[in-house]
Amino acid sequence: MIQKAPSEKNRDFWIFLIAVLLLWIKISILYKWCFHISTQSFWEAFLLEATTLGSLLGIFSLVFLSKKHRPKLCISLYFLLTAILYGNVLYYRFYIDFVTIPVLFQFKNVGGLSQSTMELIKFYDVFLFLDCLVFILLAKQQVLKQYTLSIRKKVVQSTICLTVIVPIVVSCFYHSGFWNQSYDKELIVKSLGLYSYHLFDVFQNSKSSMKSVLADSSEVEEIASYVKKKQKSGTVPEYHGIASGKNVIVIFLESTQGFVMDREIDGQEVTPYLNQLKKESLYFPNFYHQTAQGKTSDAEFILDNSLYPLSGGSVFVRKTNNHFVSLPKILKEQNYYSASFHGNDAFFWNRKVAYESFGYDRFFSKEDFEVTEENSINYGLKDIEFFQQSIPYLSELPEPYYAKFLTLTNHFPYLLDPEDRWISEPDTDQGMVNRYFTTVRYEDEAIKTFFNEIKGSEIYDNSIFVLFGDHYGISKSYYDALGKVLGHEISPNDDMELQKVPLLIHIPGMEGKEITAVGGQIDLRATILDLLGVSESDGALSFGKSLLMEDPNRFVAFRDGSFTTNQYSYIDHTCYAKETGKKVKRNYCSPYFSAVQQELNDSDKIIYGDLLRFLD
Ligand code: GP9
Ligand code: MN
Repeated sequence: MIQKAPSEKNRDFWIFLIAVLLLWIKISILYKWCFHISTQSFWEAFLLEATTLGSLLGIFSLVFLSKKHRPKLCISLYFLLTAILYGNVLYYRFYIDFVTIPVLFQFKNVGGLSQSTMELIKFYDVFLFLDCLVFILLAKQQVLKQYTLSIRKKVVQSTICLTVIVPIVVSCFYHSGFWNQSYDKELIVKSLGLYSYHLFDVFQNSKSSMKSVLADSSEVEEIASYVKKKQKSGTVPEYHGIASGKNVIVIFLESTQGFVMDREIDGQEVTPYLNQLKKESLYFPNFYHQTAQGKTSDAEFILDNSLYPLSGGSVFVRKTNNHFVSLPKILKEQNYYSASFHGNDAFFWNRKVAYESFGYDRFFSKEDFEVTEENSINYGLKDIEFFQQSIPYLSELPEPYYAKFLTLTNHFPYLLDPEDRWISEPDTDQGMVNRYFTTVRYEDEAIKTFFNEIKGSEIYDNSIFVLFGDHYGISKSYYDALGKVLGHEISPNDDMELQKVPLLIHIPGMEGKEITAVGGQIDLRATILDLLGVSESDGALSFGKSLLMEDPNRFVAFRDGSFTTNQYSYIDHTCYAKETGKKVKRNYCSPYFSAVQQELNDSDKIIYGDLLRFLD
């Protein structure tokens, strides 16, 4: 009956058990206090704990595949799993979401230990590593060799196997269909536990890589007929072709959300210049960003390709070998030259490679600008300097051109030199939220500088200007403080409304107009082409629809499966009436369910299957 295990084996087993239990306790604490996972019932909470325990048992059991160095392997694994856990903690602090493996691998590409990351690290995080010390001390205890395990080896093995498998199987039935909603990461973590979620993520990624190999042209034909129908419905707008042959200058307003427009702090406007410019522009107050983990790079991807971003990682980093029919390529057929301007490193977010794949002729990056310590802050060149140094390059571009400017100063954690502060900060307990308004005000000054310097020149007269916010700047983690500035608590419906970003299209000589159509970044390319009077070539598949076209059935789909229309928003499986902010019956939202799902899935199919290669 009693297993007479040699002392080494006893020790290995106890170390294994201690590792599993310590890490299990740590994650369980973090589920509650850091990740705020809301479990609705006892069973949901139980399954979360059971799947987590199961995955830890499964992972640490791998150590027994080796005959030697098991304690060392256990310790290494303990550190690795703690590092992944801490990566999730930092990511969650800003994004209120779980990190994905592609993002973890992008770490160097996306800023590494930049000031943004440092802002998220807290001194009390050392407590998250104390257990590592405790574990090493316990693992080194010679006394562990003496405690013999008085259960049969087979019983132990079967118990471990059952604890690994049973909770996952039960949970799959309990949360049925979660794998169809793989964009809802909290649901997957709830269903599988944190570490199995990461394994599932790796599995999903390798499955999607296979899709490219197995794809064939029939898939793309079906999608093409859907998008053609979507784009053709509606009348030709009065603005069609109004900017034919003009240069297109697009300005990305870094982290700029709609709520800053027409807002005052202590009686001072946050965006005085944009407030004025919107009166002389087509202004879209119901325009939403649709970015996901790829941030600015997602906004660029959506603008240039009119496809949805990936739910994990960024196309800029993951899929640049694909065939794309991007805006520079479409405009090349009309003899346009394309350039992008950005005062940061050319390889940051893999931009240089992505731009080549999209067909840009020139990328003016950090090495093309004079960047010194005095004229840069946070991620790079200050916006005012950036525009001033860009204008000479811009005036040399062969016309007509498409030029894209990525501003940078209004970037988390919103740092500014004292001389660049034009308004006072609001007074919340979150410095980050307070500083945001001052960096937005600086960005506004930079836009003003740019326009003032080009007005009266050919650049201004021969161009149209598209200015839009790339993504949110204040994440959910800071909503308590933001709510104080906005004067009300932020409900789920408000959260959706906060995803609005400014969009202004300034056409010199044309009167301003407010266009209230609900739309998203996916519609930008179609809108620009509409103004230029250019139709997309057959090889281009686009999910967007010109914002200048009348269409009462518009919807804006977000990467997490939520969506908004002119009347309703569907958030976290609940339908809200936008005007009242109140929950309403699901059937107000249900007419859009299948179209939203279809677009997100089809866009993924195009990207993972590299389907555009079959059209061109
Ligand atoms: C920096 C730019 C901005 O080059 O990508 O950063 P992001 O908004 O993507 O974090
Ligand atoms: Mn950005």
